[in-house]
Order: sequence, then C-alpha cells, then structure tokens
Amino acid sequence: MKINLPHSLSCAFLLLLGLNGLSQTQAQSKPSTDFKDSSKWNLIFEDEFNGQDGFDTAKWSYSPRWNPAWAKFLTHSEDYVKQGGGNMLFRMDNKSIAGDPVPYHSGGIQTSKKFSFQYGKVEVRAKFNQGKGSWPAIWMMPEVPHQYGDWPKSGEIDIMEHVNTEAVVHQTIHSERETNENGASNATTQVPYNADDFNTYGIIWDAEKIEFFVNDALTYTYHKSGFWPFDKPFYLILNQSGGAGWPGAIVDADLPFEMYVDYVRVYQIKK
Ligand SMILES: [Ca+2]
Repeated sequence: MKINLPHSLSCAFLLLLGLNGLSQTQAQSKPSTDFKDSSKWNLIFEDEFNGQDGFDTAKWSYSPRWNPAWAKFLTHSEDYVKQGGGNMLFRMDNKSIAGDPVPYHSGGIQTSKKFSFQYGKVEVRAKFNQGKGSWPAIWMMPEVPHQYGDWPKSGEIDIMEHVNTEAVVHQTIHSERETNENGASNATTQVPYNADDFNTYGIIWDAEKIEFFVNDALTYTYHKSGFWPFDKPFYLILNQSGGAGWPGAIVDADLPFEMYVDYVRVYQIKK
C-alpha cells in the first residue's frame, strides 16, 4: 500500500508484479484449512455495515491524512465514509471543501487501538468502480507500528488492492525480505475478479503462512521463510484512495471513485 514509485518505474514494476503473480498462482495447491468451513472457526469481530450514516466508533476510527500516497487526501467526513443500503461507502471526489485546499478528498477507516488480532481468518465482501488514478484497498498493518523497525520491516498484509482500470486485484505481503528499495514486493499475486459485482477477499494467517483468497478460492500462499514479522497483532484498514503513488494521477472525468463494503468478518480457529 505504501508503494510510491516515480512514474518511470511504474511500467517495469507492473511487469514485475505480473510475472511474479503468474508463476506463484500456478504453483498453488489446496488450502490447509477450508476457507468456508464454519465448524473450524469462531467469529471474533464483525461489522455488517447495515446501519445508517457514520461508522461504529467502538470498532473504527478515521484513517488519518498524512504523507504516504494512500493517505494524502483522506478526509474525516461522512461525505467520504458512510453507511447505507447495507454497505459502507468509501468515496473519492474533487469537490472543494472550504478551508481544506487539497484537490481531492477520500475516505478510509481503521481498527487500530480498537481491534487487532494475531492469526485467524479475514473475509471482506466489497465492490468498487474503476477509473484512472483510483486505488481502493483492504489491508492490515501491525498494531505496534515499528516493533521490528520502519516500513516495511514490521510487515504489511494487503488483502486486496486495485488500481486504475486493471482487470485484476493485487494481494501482497510487504516485509524487509520481500520489498525492494522502490517499494515493490516479490510476494504478490494478481487475480481476476468480477468487476461488475461484489467479490469476497480474504486471508487465513497462522504462524507458518498467510493464504490469500478471492471468492473463497485460494490464490496465493506466502510461507514463512527467514525473518517473519507476522507474529504480532495486526489491525484492519479499509480505504478508497488514489491520485498519488502507484495508480498515478486522477483523470477527473472518471470521478467519483467508490468502494462499497458489505461486511468485514474476522475468525480464529476453534481450539
Ligand atoms: Ca452488509
């Protein structure tokens, strides 16, 4: 999520992602634990987003605006993060807001300091539109941000990222071992999805591996090898970003960008 490449590197980076994704996807076998087997899992956190207007502040906070590309236009307003119709809507547009002179505004929320967990299963059902400069994401960061050092040393788990008008979503691990000096990761795959409808995105995370899923199908397994920062609690982030970093500039005619999230469910394995 924190990839921030000069434009000249973007094409080479995407090619790298593509080659990696293909070879790793082809190497997949059956998941170690059936993603949908309810007899194996206890629900420990959920938000069905079936309310109205604001989010549940017992579970979520606004993701703050700060320097990384994904966070440049985050805005603390129900205009950009709002429940309705059974979903949470994350929006990005170029409306002007008095006293806030950034060219775009977008929405994101996170569970930091309210909910984090170590090992388990995450399932998120979401739908988003496409457009030049768009970057919706469903991802996780360590609750203690620098316990193994600055990014990417303490790890990052990207359950779903999409950029621009691509026909695939990206699922990625960031760590010191996997992420290069330009912010690109070797531990990534790209997966076709149904762009016109909701899809489910998930992981199963344990002490030895992180398995990624799209629509309940295993797409990629990241096995523990060498230094492994994924042995601490992580929290969830949902956001619609864009206009900086990986997706590049926004074509205003493509706005608004919208991501609808139907639910977030987190489970841990029954003892
Ligand atoms: Ca819902």
